[in-house]
Amino acid sequence: MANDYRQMWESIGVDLEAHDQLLNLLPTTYGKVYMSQENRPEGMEYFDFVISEVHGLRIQELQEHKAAGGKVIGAFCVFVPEEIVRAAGGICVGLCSGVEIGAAKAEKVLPRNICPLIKSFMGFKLGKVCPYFESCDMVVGETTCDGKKKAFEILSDYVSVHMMETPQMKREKDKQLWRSEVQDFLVKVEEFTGNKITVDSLRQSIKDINGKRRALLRLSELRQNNPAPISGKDCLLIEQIAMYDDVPRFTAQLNALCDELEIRVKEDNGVAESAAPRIIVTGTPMALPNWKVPHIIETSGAVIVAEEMCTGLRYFENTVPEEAETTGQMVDDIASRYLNINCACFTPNEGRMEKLVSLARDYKADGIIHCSLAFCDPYLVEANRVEKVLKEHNIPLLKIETDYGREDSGQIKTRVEAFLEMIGKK
Ligand code: BJ8
Repeated sequence: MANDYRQMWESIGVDLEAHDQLLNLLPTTYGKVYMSQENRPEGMEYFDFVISEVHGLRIQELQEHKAAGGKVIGAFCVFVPEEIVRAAGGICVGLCSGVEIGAAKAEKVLPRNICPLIKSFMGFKLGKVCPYFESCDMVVGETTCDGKKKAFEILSDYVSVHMMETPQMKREKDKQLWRSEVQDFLVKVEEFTGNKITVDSLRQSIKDINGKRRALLRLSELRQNNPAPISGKDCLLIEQIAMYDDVPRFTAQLNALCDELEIRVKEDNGVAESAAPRIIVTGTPMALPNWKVPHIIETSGAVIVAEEMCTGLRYFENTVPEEAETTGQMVDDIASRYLNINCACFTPNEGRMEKLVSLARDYKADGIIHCSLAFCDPYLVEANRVEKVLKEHNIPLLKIETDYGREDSGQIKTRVEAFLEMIGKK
């Protein structure tokens, strides 16, 4: 990291020794996964810089915001309405982590056989490893899956937690429940920040977050072209950074990258040959720095053209209408937008199936890889529905179950290569 931030980390309570372990991992993995790619767009420079400063500059910005009286609110799910946090002058940061550090500490309060994402965030908090977590004044939990829901009870021993009840179905009464949860969240955020949310502040915040989502959608749509102008790994990185970077800066940088990609498309300048197999990845979110499976796929000769995941399309595919004239209408619009997210915690979850079929068509995909974290019941079980629907549409599917370890990389690579050979494009 360019500057010495140790004093800052220490002052916010980070355990420097554990944190060093994490920071030592990142540059080697990043170099191997990202800097080894050929013909990367120049606009990726900004995102490389963000990663090089992942626990530096951005944390410094959060600390400055706090010193000026602002609040930092952490989230673990794309159901947390960041528009509301921003409208009250707060900063919302995604806290999910894609690396196993602090597992021994986490296993003191959690069962061993639990999804790595939950184990990781608990390990981060108990081990005081993550400066984002340590910067949070409050975290927002949700009742999506059972593991997370119960883990938040334990987490509340260490940090202030506000729970949102996310419904399990999408009927009218579920919509009403969710609408009232969003309204309660607004009141909570107002109280917590001491700032009243006004029609103007909420409208502006909706516009800002829509701007970010539209830039992400623009990036996504550029990948419908063949040859793909950017790798799936780079797009995943951008989607991961979207969860915590400064909103207007991120949007401007991403739009500049998209301008460059538009030129690439006109010039037929791709990151892979047009004959390369085009793959869609779907499943559980891949939190930073979990790049394992995308790296395997793209070093096996394929290119990923879309991520039907929360670190992907589910985060940005819908926006909130900007025309509402009262905060009440805006809360309605926000609640509806979020309830359109196709998380496997819903039953039924037809929207996800329809989305996968239309994505395969629109992105001219040759196959779909379903990637679930181990012990994630919602996605592991829903893989059966995905398989059934894709079979009906003759879309090839490979199912992978994995965790944050490296041990299964060889085995996954063999399976991915066999899949690519089977779809006849390798
Ligand atoms: S909207 S996918 S971000 S809940 S991987 S913790 S589901 S056992 S992350 Fe998610 Fe929100 Fe849904 Fe998206 Fe549980 Fe599965 Fe672990 Fe998961």
